[in-house]
Amino acid sequence: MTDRLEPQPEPWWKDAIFYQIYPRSFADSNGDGVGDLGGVRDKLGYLELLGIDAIWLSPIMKSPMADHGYDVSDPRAIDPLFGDLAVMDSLIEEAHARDIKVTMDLVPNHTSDRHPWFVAALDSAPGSPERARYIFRDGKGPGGSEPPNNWPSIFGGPAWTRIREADGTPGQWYLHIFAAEQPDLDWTNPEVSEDLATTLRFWLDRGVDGFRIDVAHGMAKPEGLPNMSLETNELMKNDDTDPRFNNPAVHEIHRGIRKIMDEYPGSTTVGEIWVQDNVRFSEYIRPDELHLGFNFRLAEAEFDAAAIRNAVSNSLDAVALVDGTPTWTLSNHDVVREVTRYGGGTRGTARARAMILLELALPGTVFVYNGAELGLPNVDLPDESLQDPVWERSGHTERGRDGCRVPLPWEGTEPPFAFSSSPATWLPMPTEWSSLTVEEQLEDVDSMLSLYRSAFELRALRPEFAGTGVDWYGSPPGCLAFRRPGGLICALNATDVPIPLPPGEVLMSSAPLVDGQLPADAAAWLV
Ligand code: ISL
Repeated sequence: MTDRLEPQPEPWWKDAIFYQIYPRSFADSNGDGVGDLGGVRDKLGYLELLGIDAIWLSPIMKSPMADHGYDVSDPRAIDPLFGDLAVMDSLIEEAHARDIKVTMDLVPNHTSDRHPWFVAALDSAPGSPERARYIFRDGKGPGGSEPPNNWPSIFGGPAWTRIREADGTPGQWYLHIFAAEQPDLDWTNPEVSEDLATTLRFWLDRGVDGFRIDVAHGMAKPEGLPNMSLETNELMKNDDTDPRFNNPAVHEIHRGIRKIMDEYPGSTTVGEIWVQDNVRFSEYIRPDELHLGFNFRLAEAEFDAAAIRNAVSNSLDAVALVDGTPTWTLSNHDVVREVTRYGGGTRGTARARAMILLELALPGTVFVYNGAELGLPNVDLPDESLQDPVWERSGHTERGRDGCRVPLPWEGTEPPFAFSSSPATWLPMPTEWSSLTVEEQLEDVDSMLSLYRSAFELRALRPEFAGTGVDWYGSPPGCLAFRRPGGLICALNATDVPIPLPPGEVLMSSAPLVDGQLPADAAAWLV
C-alpha cells in the first residue's frame, strides 16, 4: 500500500479522432439504397485501417425521417431503415474489439410530431399534462389566429404551427424551432428530463461510449417567449442575442446530463454549441457540464492565414477559460464540404489537404466528417433530388444541406460504387467519383485517403505531438507557423508562391516541396 498519488491517465477523448458517420450515406448492407448499421459494421475494418479512435453516428433512432433522423419518435429504438437493436449491439461489440469507441447523436431539444407524447398532446385538451411536455400557447389577435410570437423556424417559415382541437376547431399553436415535424419539448417539465435520463442509461448500459448532443445551446427557452429581432435567421448563422438559443437555464440541464454520464466512467459528451462569445461558450464545458463542445470557427474560416490563426487562437482562448479541451472540425452534415468551400477542383483539394494537416497538428479532439478523407466535394444536385426540409420550407429559395450528404463511393467505376447493391441510391452519386473511391485511393500513395492515414498514424505515434497550447512563430505575410510543446512545428502557406520552411526535419507535407520550399496552398509538419 502506498498513499502516493499516481498520475491519472488523461481521458481517451481529450486527443481522440472522432469520425462522423452519416448513416444514410456511409454503406448500405440491405440494398434499399439507404446506408444502415449493417453497412457500418461491415466497414469497421476500413475504419480501423483509417486509424480513427471513435465513431459518432448521426441519429439512428426511430424516426419518420422528416429531418433524416433529427426528428425522433422513439429515442430508445433503432429505426428499421437502419437496422435493429441486435445489429447495434453487435456493432458496439465489434467496434470495441477493434479499439474503436462508439458515440451516438442525441436530440433532446425536440421530438418527432409522431412521438407518442406529441400524438397524445394533440388528442388532449389545452392545459392538460399531455400538452405540458411541449410548448403549446394560445394564438394572438382575433380568435387566436396569429402566432404567439414572431419567431421564425431555422429552416424557414414561422416557428409556430396551429393545430385543430379534438372537436375540429382551430386551436392552440405549438413551437418548433426547426421543422413543423420537430416540436420543441418544454424543459421546465420534469418528465422531460426524467425521460432523457432513461434514454441516456438505456444506451450507456448497452455499451455506448458517449453522445453528441444536438442543439446543446437550445432546450431552455426564455421566460414569456419574447419577440426577437428578425435581421439574422440564416441556417448556421449564429447571433448571441437570439432568444431561441443559449438561455442560462440550459446549464442546469447539462448538469443533469453530466451527473448521469459520471455514473459511467470513460463516457463522454460533445455538444453542438453555436455560441460566439468565448465566455458564454466556455460555460458549457465547465467541469460539471459537457465534456466537449464543438467550436465551429475553423469550419467557418476562409483559407486565409489571418482568418485561420484567428479561429485557432479564439478556440484555444475559449476553452482556456475553464481549462477545457479544444475541439476542431472542418465540416459536418450541415455545412458545405471543405474541398468546395476552399474553391473546388485541384485548388480546393490542395487547400483541404493543407487544412487537415493544420487541424491534426493542434492540441485537442478532432472531428472528421465521413467522405472528407476521400476529398469529396459538395454535389450540385438536381431540384427533384433534394430532400432536406430546408428546400420546401424556404419556398425553394434555399437548397439545403443534401449536397454534403451524398453517399460514399467505395469501389468500381460506376455509381453506386458499391455503396449499395441498388443503383437507386437515396441521393444520386456523380459518375466523376470513380476516381475518388476508397479502392482507388487506397492504392495511391498521393491520394487524400493516404494523406489522412499517414497523418493519423504520425499524430498517434510521435512524441512531438505532446502538450497543450501552441506557440506562434513569426512567419511571412499570408503564412502561419506554430510549435507544440512536444516539438512539432506546423507551417501553412496560404499565399500564391512557395515559401521557405522553418528549420527542422520535414515529417510530412500536404504537397511535394519545391526546391526545398513549401508550395502555395500547402502545409508541412516539421520536428
Ligand atoms: O445556428 C444555429 C442556431 O444558433 C443552427 O444552425 C442550429 O444550431 C443547427 O441548425 C442545428 O443543427 C442540428 O439540429 C438540427 C438538424 O437538422 C441538424 O442536422 C443538426 O446538426 C435539428 O435537429
